[in-house]
Amino acid sequence: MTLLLLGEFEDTQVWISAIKTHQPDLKIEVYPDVDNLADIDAVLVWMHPLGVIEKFPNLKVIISTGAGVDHILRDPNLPANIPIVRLVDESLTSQMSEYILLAILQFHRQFADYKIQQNQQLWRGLSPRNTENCTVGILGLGVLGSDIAQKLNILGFSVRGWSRTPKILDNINCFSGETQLNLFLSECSVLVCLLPLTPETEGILNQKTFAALPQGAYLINVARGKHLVEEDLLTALTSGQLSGACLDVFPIEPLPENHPFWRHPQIIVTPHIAAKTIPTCVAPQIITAMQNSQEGLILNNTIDLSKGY
Ligand code: NDP
Ligand code: OXD
Repeated sequence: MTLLLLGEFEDTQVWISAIKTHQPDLKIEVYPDVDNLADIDAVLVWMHPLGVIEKFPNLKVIISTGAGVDHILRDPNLPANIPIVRLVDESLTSQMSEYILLAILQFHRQFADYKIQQNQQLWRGLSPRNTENCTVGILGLGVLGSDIAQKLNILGFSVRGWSRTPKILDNINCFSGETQLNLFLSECSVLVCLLPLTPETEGILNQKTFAALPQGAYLINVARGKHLVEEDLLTALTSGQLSGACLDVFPIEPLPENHPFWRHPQIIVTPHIAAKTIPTCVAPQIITAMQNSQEGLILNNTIDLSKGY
């Protein structure tokens, strides 16, 4: 079997050695150095060059190096009937929940205000906030959304979530579908976006959504940059409808040098690191996906193209 690494990889050698630890005899090539197009059985991809995946006549599976697959589905020339598999991984899930917890707690415990006071050498306690009165709303109750929802619930936050189909989760107030979106938003002190990027969810973090939140709500976007209408965020921060935002993802990455978010006092910017795949953690599931596709067995974590995630 031959696996091809295709697209953007920080360090292909790290991936190759992680995968080979589990299957030393696997042939791994790195695009564009391909011996024979017909030898490629599987591609491991992140932001691949468009139109390349269709060139491998014996391809059996397309594997994302991450949880999201919008970077694959942006290719209009994907071969039909080749399954797309995404990664579902404990370390990815824990990293994401840690990031969101950190962002929520710094907002909830008013760290930005204390930093301003520190700069003024001002020793003054602000009014404390009751945790159970802080409602966190999570857009997307999938693998990542349901994990952070449960962790926040343990910490005493009031937690609600929104998904496409109805859900029942212990102690989480669950809403679904467009008809329940405004009701869901109406009490969120913090709104966290953990939706996949699809035609239905693109631009969902917009003026209308912000207006449906309580005044002074805090936004955390860890899903995709295109979920957010950036100008609407700037307007909502200026008006006070939102009090701040923590953003990990952007429509153009790296965030352009002159982008207003870099220096905005109410925005925290991180470089798409909320949850980064650790090759040694995911190598076994990549090999399993390859083997199962080779043997015609059922694959885990496949994408339903009709839903787009
Ligand atoms: P899942 O597929 O497990 O969950 C997606 C959730 O979104 C589901 O609950 C789904 O509803 C819901 N959803 C999808 N479409 C809609 C819609 N139109 N309306 C309402 N709800 C909708 O994804 P994950 O939790 O694994 O990952 C979510 C996203 O996080 C990824 O797609 C990726 O973009 C992003 N991500 C970002 C990272 C980072 O470092 N910043 C790292 C990893 C992921 P239902 O349950 O009904 O299907
Ligand atoms: C992912 C990501 O989708 O890192 O895994 O964004």
